Amino acid sequence: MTIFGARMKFKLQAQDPLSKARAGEITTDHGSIQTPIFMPVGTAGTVKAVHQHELKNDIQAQIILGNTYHLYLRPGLDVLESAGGLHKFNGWDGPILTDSGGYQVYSLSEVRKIKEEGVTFRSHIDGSKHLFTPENVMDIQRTIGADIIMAFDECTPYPCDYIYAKKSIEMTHRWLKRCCERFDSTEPKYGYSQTLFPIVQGSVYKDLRVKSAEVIASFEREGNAIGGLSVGEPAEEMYAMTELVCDILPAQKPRYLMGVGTPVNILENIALGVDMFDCVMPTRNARNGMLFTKNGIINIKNEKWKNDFSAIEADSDLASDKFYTKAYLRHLIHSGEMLGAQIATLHNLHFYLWLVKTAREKIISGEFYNWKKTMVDRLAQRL
Ligand code: PRF
Repeated sequence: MTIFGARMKFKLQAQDPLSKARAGEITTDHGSIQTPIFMPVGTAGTVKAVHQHELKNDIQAQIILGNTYHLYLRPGLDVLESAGGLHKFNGWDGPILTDSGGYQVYSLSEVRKIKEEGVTFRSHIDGSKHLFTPENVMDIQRTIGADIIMAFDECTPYPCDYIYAKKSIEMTHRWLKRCCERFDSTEPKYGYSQTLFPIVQGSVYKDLRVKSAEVIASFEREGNAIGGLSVGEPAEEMYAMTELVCDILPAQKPRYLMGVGTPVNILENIALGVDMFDCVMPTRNARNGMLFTKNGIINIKNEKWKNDFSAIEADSDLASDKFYTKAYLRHLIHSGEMLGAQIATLHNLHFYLWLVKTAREKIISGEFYNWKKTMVDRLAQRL
């Protein structure tokens, strides 16, 4: 008898006839996820400016993200463990994925030293010194209680020279072995199962990406991720790498492209066979007044909207999009009012979730390829 529930499952449900896009379903102990899916980013245990009931009822988020780096530094593992894990702590009872810190440490912490053992860094909060290793990052994510746990990797910057990128994937692969050994010799803490996704790296070098994808696939985990993209390279290079890697990663397992991207990036990568996405863009840019819509991008701070008393989006099924006007939202964002961040964030997340849901419907009906072509031109327009 297993006390830890079922393992994560992935069922492929449809494949677009004219592209590599697929529709599927991931099942976790906290519920199922219809793919392709966008995962709102909840770095510090909160999707900034959004209540859990809004995530669930108003925009039907199916899974959210948390960050090991942030949660470990604050509130800390003692609080999370006493709460009974992040789900109990923040009240989100759907699936949660945590990033390993293998990216945040490089982008946020002050001093860092990358060695074979792991990464030493100073907290961006109080300057205290810490060490992340493949082993303790598995333990930390077990304690946070994520349903999907990410391997500890090195995300190389762009540009990155070939020699460095090669040495880096070799270390990321050795770290992965250590992650798997630790993960497989420990148990979940809260009675539901957890799964570990490894991460392909290799910068923009074809042979390194192929090698890394082959190594990652050979670990035969329940899902696989692609990292090291959307770090400043041209979009065409990102798509070329995604395509190469998706063709190697097993078709019967979910593929997660980390930290991507714009609405157009998401559609293009769905067409190449990606199933899962996360990005701070809809939430972070909302707080600056950038709204994503079906017809293009609005900068609500522009003078143009000053006296526009039409609804934010008249035909939206999100109540706040119909209730509030553009002119009012512009005023709120200009004034730094918290309500502005709330309205704009919910709008953008609702749009991103509409985008992936519609992509899924079009994949199932066999119309994805042509729909995507029309949408790509529309979505990039500035209104
Ligand atoms: N590795 C990890 N997290 C990430 C990335 C990565 O390469 C990226 C790159 N876009 C975003 N988040 N662990």
